[in-house]
Amino acid sequence: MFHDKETFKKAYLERLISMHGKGLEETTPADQYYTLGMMVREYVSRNWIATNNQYQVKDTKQVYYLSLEFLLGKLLKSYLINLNIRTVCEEGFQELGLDLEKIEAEEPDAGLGNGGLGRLAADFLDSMAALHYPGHGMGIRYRYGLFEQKIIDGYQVEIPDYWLREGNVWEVRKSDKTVEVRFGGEVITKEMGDTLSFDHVKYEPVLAVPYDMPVIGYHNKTVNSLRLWNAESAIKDYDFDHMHNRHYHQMIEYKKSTESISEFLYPDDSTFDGKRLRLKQQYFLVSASLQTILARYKRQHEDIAHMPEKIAIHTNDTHPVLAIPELMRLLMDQEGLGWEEAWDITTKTISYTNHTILSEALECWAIEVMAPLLPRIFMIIEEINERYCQKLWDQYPGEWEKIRRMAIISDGYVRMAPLAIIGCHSVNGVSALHSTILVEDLMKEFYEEEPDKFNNKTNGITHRRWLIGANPGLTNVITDVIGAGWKSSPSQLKRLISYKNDAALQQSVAKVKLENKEKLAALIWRDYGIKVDTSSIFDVHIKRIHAYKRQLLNVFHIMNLYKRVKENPDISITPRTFIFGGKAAPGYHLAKSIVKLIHTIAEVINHDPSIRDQIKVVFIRNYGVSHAESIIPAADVSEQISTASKEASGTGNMKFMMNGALTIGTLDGANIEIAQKVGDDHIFLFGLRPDEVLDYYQHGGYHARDMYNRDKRIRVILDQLMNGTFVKEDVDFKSIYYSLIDYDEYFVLKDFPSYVDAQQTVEQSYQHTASWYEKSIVNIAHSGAFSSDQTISRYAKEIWDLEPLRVQ
Ligand code: 26V
Repeated sequence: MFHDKETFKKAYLERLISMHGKGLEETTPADQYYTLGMMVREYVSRNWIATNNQYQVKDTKQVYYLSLEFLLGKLLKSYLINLNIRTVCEEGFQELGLDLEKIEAEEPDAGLGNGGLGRLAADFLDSMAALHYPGHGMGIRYRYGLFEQKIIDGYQVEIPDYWLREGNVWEVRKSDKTVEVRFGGEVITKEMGDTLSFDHVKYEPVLAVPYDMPVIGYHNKTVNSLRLWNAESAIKDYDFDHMHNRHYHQMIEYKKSTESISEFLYPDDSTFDGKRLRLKQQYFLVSASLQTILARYKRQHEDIAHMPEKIAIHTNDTHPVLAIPELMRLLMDQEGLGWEEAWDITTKTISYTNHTILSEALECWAIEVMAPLLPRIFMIIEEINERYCQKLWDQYPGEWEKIRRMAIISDGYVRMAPLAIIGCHSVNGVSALHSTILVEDLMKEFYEEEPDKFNNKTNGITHRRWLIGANPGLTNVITDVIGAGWKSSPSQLKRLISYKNDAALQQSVAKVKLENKEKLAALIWRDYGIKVDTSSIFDVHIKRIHAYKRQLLNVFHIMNLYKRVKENPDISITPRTFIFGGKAAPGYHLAKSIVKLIHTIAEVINHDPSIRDQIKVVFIRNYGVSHAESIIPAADVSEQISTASKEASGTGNMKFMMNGALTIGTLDGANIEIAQKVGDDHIFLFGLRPDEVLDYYQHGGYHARDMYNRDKRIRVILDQLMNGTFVKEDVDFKSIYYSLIDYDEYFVLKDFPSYVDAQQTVEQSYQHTASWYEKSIVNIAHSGAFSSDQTISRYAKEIWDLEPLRVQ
């Protein structure tokens, strides 16, 4: 049906009529979207089945990527690109008077993630399918994704994101694959000869019902699966023996409480808060997934001991790390294995990625929360802990402090990072710097025990979504120069290097950039009524709002620039459009004040005629994957200005460089590797180095107040937060002021002077158009190194021991 546009048009019209009972003219864009979705779904179904069959028949090793987050965004466009049928649809639609882009925009964003960690999971799925790897995702089908951000009077207001309102055309409910997950109750230990048996009784059952979504490979026949679990009550099968005297309203309570497990995504990716429901979500995902994986394995294999040769299980951060005790439980209690044997299989099967060193984000569950909710799992964790501590005790007799630091359970808490490290065979960080910090600092003592476990896998992004999909103009320019080979082998982008000084290419890249800026400017005008100059520098800072990501540093630079222009009416700067976007966690007060501050300065600056439109500040509301896809191609400058050592990797940085923006950034996360690739002349670096930051944390020696006293610019800016320049009667930026002057945990003031200098260099560089675009081309050329295809190949070879399988 997608062979040629005539066949497509005919099939589409028939489908539209049969599905909606109306002719083309009467259908809504939503109808039109849904119809195309159904056709695509049908089109891939044959390959989806073939993929599963061939994985089974060839008995190939498969990897399961467990993640509490998959930040998928929209899927239709990616599917059409990967299936190589987008042009047919586009042209067919044109003849029908329909606009494919508009129809694609109808799809709701699947916002089942907070930020980088969730989007990485989505990019990884895309790469696994593109590279013929048998790899699947498993997650939770949250009814509500990350909240929708509204801005009222400059303040963030959160609205529930009911993304499933119109249904999800990509999912297939598989009721027959439902499994039961058990919470609460008691464990009765029985002696059976010389072995023990564990009976879990009086538990509350929850049904995990799978919804599968296809993950479509690029120009190949692979269709992997993303299985999202929905939590439902098991009223029918409930253990009425101990429930018979419950009242009807208790049954309703039970139904509500089970369904609440997959109700919403936790929106705070900055601080761990130990909520019981979150722990339920984690165990729900893990138990449903592992039961399924094990059952699948057993259907084909007799000997459980060979499981690690056929299955790899990856845990995206510690969130699904209960996979370790859960697999132990299944192997021992269900399969009858002994501890040693089960432990060997478990550690060989499971691997773990760490995504943050921020101590406040590290998970540790209070025993009083975990033990009653997951009694058998807690017993197993206790046993893992005891055995490990015993081993340490033998090795380091009397070193209580060391053992306490390394224990899984201490001070009344179960610490998930130690559990992950101890119970798996591979621990990786997500950039060279981050992995170094793990082994030299955060996980040093574990590293000394088992150095071979630790490795680095620098993050990557899928060029299919972030370049081919998001930036068709640039895609064509690149293809005209180096051919289309880079689309399937993104490392070929490097061929652009030989053309970096080619004036014609520079002009084409500049032309596309301008077109993308015009598109974004139109959107900004339409949605915000702000006129932005497309010849100004589009300076973009989009990511979650967090103190360590230092949106404040950017704001202070803008305040400083504004003052300079205002006080010198005759000076001409290179005009700039500062674009922000990002959500603050609902309970993160400082981050929410930063949102308000950005709006406050925007209001003043955008309406001050005296600066002659030389500065504009725009805050894009409700930032998410789709916004990123339209903003990034239009960016000249990419703000990657986290406090050195704090950003584990960053992936936005890679998306910008791939779209020809130049980075202003600190030596943090993957910025360091980007700088190494492009060379220091092609990136604007500034600020403290990671070792300097870590040194200050360890030994002190930085006093923010000195910066305030010494640097007049800083004094003026901070005073302006308090004195009325930007502050209206009812607004209060005191918390920001004191967060800096009292402590300045993230070295905002310390890095300010060097940031301003770097911004000045940016401004001067932008004046030299040819050399600016030479830099831009060099960035695009080296971005292939940050394709998630590269990253995934390394995971497959070095962690999962996985071979590709070409689906026929
Ligand atoms: C943490 C937490 C902690 C409390 C409960 C809810 C919750 C949800 C998510 C997270 C994730 C925080 C870690 C994270 O997102 N790390 C980011 O991972 C990216 C992919 O590796 C990386 O590029 C970013 O630098 C890193 O901040």
